[in-house]
Amino acid sequence: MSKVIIGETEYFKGISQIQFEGKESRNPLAFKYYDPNRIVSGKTMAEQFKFAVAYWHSFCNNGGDPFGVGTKLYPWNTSCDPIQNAKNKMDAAFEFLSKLGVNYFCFHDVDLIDEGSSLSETEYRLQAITDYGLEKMKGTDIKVLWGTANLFSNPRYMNGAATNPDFNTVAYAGAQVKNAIDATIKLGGENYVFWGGREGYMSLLNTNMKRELDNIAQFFHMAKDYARARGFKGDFLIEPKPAEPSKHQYDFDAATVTGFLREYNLFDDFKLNLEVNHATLANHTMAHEMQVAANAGLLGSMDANRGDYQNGWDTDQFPVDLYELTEMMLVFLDAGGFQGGGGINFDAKTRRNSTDLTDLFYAHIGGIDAFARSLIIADRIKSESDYDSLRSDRYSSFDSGIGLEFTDGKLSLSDLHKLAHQQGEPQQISGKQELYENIINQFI
Ligand code: XLS
Ligand code: NI
Ligand code: NI
Repeated sequence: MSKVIIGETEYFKGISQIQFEGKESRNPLAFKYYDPNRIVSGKTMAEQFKFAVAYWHSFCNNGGDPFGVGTKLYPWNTSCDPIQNAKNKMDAAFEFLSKLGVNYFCFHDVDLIDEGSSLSETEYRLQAITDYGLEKMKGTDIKVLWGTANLFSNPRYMNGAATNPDFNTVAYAGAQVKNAIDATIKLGGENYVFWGGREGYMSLLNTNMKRELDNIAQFFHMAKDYARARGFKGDFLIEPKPAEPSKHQYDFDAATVTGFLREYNLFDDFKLNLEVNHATLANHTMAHEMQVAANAGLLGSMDANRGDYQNGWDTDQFPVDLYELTEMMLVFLDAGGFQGGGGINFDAKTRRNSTDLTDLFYAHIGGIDAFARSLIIADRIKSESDYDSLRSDRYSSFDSGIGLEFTDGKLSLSDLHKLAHQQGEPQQISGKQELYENIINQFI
């Protein structure tokens, strides 16, 4: 673990580096389950999970909502000079990461520094802050898990970015993505994300969906070609979400994006960045989304958070639900972890009324511990219970004999017909869901 990195001002005073103290510890500023060196399922926890902090939620978001202004007056967001402000924010980010013992962060271009009043001014600012970032990263373990371009906040994208019906706007989005890719590459970013909040529609009446999908596919190809030509080796990740802010988003869920990548020949360079609260908004569980992605070899990375059972929007709360996380970790272990260079980005925010700087630590410690604990539980379920064998036994009729011939494509529909006549009505075999559920509970 790298040492604590403090800039000109120490922002999180009185907090030293967070340590693993074990589950008996009563220290709220310690990990109870996350021991980076502990080996679970053949890898250290630090290798299993590349945890990342989301720049936007933790260092930018001031707690404003549609009903009220911000409540969080972050001490690093007080300078009127945009470049100085961005440097202060980066100092705070590096201090936080190093004290938390998390090595990765994720950013949108506009999180690093505010946009200027022209494209050139924005580019100048991005140069300045990425120069500063590069300098700060030297000799530390701090890295970028992924970068992205915010193609949804600026009013220019109200009709979409890469799916905008106006070509000039698409070109502007292209410039922004080029700059964000440059910034990601410059900071050694390991992946590049596309989340299309405005890539969709509010009304199908004024929308040519086919044309918009063709355009965004073209756009992805251009972004990929550009980055590859600049030597970028990481994955491009598409982050599915069914809606919000658009009524319908094109990257609806894992299955939709998988089909899109196949259709437009983007399969080799793109994977998925799945987000828990987006899965639940699409009426799926996160485990389902992870399984769909894993089936296609697209389990790229994850945005960790949780939704609210009563609310129909992206509340981005920190993960705490062990049952949900254990189900996710079972899929994660089955897939052998991420199928690329992804990690676990806390795309989560403290509540509007959680206004102490310490709350940022509690939130991340809680999320990290919840993941660590669930991984340990899932690993025990797989190694100490009948869970795996119960499930594989359900399919054992395909493992040999005529069932295996079916699997291998050696039978025809007429063969099935003949067999059914020979064997008569099949036996009733219990699915035993309750038994599986009890196993999960037993190990939690
Ligand atoms: C919004 C998304 C967003 C992406 C990055 O719902 O989760 O935060 O992760 O643009
Ligand atoms: Ni996200
Ligand atoms: Ni989200």
